[in-house]
Amino acid sequence: MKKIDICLTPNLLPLYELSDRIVVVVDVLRATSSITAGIATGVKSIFPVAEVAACQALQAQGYIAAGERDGKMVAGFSLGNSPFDYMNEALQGKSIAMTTTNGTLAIDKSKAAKEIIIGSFLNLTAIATYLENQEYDVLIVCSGWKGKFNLEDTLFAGALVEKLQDSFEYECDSGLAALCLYQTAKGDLMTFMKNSSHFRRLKHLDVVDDIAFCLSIDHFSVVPYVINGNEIVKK
Ligand code: 3SL
Repeated sequence: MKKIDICLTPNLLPLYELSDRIVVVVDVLRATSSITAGIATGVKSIFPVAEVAACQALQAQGYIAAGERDGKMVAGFSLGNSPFDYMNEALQGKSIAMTTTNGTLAIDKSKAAKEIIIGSFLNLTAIATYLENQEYDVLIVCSGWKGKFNLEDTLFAGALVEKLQDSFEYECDSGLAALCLYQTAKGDLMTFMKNSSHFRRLKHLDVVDDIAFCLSIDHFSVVPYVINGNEIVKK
């Protein structure tokens, strides 16, 4: 049987062998939700980078610069990190360079993977169906918060494990823990999330609509994936 494992924060990545696995990177709030929304609604590609300077260099080459620091759009960029920013007709066919505190960093740190795909609640079933049809083991990489655990990415991991539990087995207890957490929370994800650290951070930025949207399941059926080691496109 294929195996599924969960890396609860990018700081734990050195413990995992990536080269023979498909890695699903998730940053529910908000980077991978924004990437999913953009790619699903017509953005041609998104180039994730870890640093603001790298994003600015791509901006100078003609990419639309996007992303956040402290949750706010970086000065001089055209887009922040709200999924609603990315669902814009003006972005159809365009290429975006994006940097965020945790999400794009987690993608960058996962580059040794056989393949990287981008997960969120917005495309949960599409990701599950895709993985069911592949022959490889899976590692879900939770972007976390500055190297630490977070609730929302672990909830997504639990949701994906729930969908895949008949065709995959989990090795480490993180799979079981995430599944139990999701099964406790799934009746009302928004209420469950209300005491979480990132909910409180984003509430101060007045983006509660972003949170509600990012917690909505199966809004899109797209599977964004990384090609040529660095650019995210639609599968
Ligand atoms: O850390 C990240 O990648 C961001 O998604 C954080 S925020 O939701 O934009 O604050």
